[in-house]
Amino acid sequence: MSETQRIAVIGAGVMGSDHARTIATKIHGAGLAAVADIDLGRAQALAAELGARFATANPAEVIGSDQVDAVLVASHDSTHTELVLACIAGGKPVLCEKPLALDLDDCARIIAAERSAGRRLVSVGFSRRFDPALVELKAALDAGEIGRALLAHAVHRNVSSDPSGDSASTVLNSAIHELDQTPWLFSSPVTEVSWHAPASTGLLPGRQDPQLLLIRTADGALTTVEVFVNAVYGYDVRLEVVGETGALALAHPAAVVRDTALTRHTSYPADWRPRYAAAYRAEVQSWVDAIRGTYDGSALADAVDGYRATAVAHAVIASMASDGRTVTVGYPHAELTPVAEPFAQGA
Ligand code: ISE
Repeated sequence: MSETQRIAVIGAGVMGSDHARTIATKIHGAGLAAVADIDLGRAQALAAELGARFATANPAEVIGSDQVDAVLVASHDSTHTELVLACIAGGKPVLCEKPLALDLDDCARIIAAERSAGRRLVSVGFSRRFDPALVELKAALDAGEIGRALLAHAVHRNVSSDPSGDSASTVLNSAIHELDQTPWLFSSPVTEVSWHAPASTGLLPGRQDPQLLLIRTADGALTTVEVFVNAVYGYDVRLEVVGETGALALAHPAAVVRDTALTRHTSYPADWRPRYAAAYRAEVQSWVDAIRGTYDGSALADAVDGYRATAVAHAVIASMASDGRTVTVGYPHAELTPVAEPFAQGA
């Protein structure tokens, strides 16, 4: 199967709009068919701007439509479970933004439903896996360029954050990237975590910000993660991996260094979209290629990856609730294995 895929985007907020633009203008083998958003006006405006066939406030309408082949879910985190389950029930491949679900039992329900469907339908938007710089870093690590990895330092700073969030949502919505990135990078599952509170900014009342996480993987490596969602000065994501014979770090991604008036400076983006534009595009293209049967989809995070990241997030939140106690990460639904069948099978 390799016809052009008609994609619907659910959620016309910051990320949904960005993905819709990418699909409409940059993806080979796909087109934007529909937009759904609880705010009908917002859905209609985006659909009109990008030439999508229809807009609706009802996501069930796009999932059930015979004008739609596949669905990208970028609505509020709390809506993911039911939308992904509806896509599986309708036999439609779905790329769901992270987190796959806020609750571990919901992740398990999704995995079980996908297994009953008998083919790969679910992918999770862990877009870091497609960041060219991070992919290069992982390849160098895997090639043994720095020997065995011993530890890593990750930094994740946003300019500002949704004031309605809390300390737990920082973990489930933001740090979740590092909770997927770390085991993926080291090809080793997270075994234990602890959560720590530095002095907190006064600019985000009611929420611990920044937070410091320690993540141990089964290979023994220890990763520090600073997640600071109201860091004000710029969107800044860093990573350094220290090995037995060297270190690997992501360079500052700004393309231009300015030397003027006796100073040198580079700039930061205001949010993640410019920093990860290439990653989002590569991720969506890989997803479309996998649906069309021209790629096996192996780089895309699957439902089990989504489950594992949510499991680690809940261990971090348990540590948060107990003043930084080290928590062993349990994967209580261990019997749930990924769907082995490829995307295009039976399509
Ligand atoms: C947001 O949802 C993202 O995915 C960004 O990459 C991340 O930096 C931010 O913290 C999240 O809220």
